[in-house]
Amino acid sequence: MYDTPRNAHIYTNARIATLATLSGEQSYGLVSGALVIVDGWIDHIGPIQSLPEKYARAPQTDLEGRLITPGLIDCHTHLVYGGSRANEFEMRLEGKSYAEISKAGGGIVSTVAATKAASDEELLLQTHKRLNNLLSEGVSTVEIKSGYGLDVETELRMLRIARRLSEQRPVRIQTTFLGAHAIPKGMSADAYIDDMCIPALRAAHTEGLVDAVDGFCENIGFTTAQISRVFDAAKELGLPVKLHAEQLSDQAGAQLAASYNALSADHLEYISDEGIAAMAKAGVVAGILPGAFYFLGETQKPPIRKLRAARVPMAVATDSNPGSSPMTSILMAMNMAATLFGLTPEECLRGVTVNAAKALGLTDCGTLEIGKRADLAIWDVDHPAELTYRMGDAPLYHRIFEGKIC
Ligand code: DI6
Ligand code: FE
Repeated sequence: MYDTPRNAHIYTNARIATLATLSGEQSYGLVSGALVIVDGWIDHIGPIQSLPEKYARAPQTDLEGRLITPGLIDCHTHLVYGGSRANEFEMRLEGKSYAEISKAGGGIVSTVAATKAASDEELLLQTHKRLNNLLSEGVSTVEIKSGYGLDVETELRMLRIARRLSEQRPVRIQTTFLGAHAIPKGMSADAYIDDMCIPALRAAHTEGLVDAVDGFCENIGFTTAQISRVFDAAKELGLPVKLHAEQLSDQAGAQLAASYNALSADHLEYISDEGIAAMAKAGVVAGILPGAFYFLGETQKPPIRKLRAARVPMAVATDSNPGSSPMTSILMAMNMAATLFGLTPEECLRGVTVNAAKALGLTDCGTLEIGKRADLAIWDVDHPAELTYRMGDAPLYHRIFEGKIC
């Protein structure tokens, strides 16, 4: 006699995209058969014939050939913010550039004003709507950045709201402190970094609100010297770093990120060969964000072929934010990464699972393997490429978070 583990559940007749093989090996790491969850963790994956006897009396669900993938991971978002920037969208279409609008007091600082003016409840309500869109597409982990506060209190508020979301919905939230996002009016960039941003980081860390630290390294943002000071403070606190790098110009941000062993460097439209080599050597993930490229009507694409050839792991994310990527669809981000940048559908799926987990420094999710969290998405599709292929249609059958259907 075998004792069936308590809280075991068997999903049978499934096609399972484990993503547990290296890219280019067995396609999507596909396995046909059963997946067993015990207490919120994956306990077994394999053909039904080899299902261990110990599960003989566990309840079963027949998935009738449906596809299981890891729960999707959106590893770069600015989901918490107040207001909208539809007016600036209009201005851009009337001929102004993103950089011009930003220099004229629009851009990030206009969202800062709207975020400060909104109550916690208003911010929560707005953010829940955006989060719900992601969850309806099988997302189980979302990274959320601060950066629309630019003062100690509002940066902390944003991060507290991000944390509260995971208490209110079945989702895992990873918080990122992005104090170095824009320069508030009337302040020098250096004074802002030293007198506001770094003290805010320390205060947020003391409150347990920070999982990682990010910065906007750009000619309309901060220099590498200024970002270095933020990264040094992060290092002192034992926090991992990541960077918005080479989105609009080459600032050698990728090299800076690599020198701090960053989790990821994101955007990368203007990255140099030296930047790619540095990322490859340090194992930094490339965050590919086609939503911002699309929405800003950019023409310079990230050098995907070179990143691929250098074996830099690529993650794909929405970069959901009011100014450059008002998008709350991870499946659309996958579609755009393929159609605009030439990622293969398998690279897109790896980009929102295994490589997105790596971009967040998470080792317990992103693939389907024994011992990983049972955060799954079950899809009504015949082939995994359909997840990247469709536009505006999420063929989600069930989302499973910590082993439970939700
Ligand atoms: N890069 C981006 O694309 C967003 N932030 C950043 O650092 C833009 C944010 C915004 O325009 O509100
Ligand atoms: Fe961003």
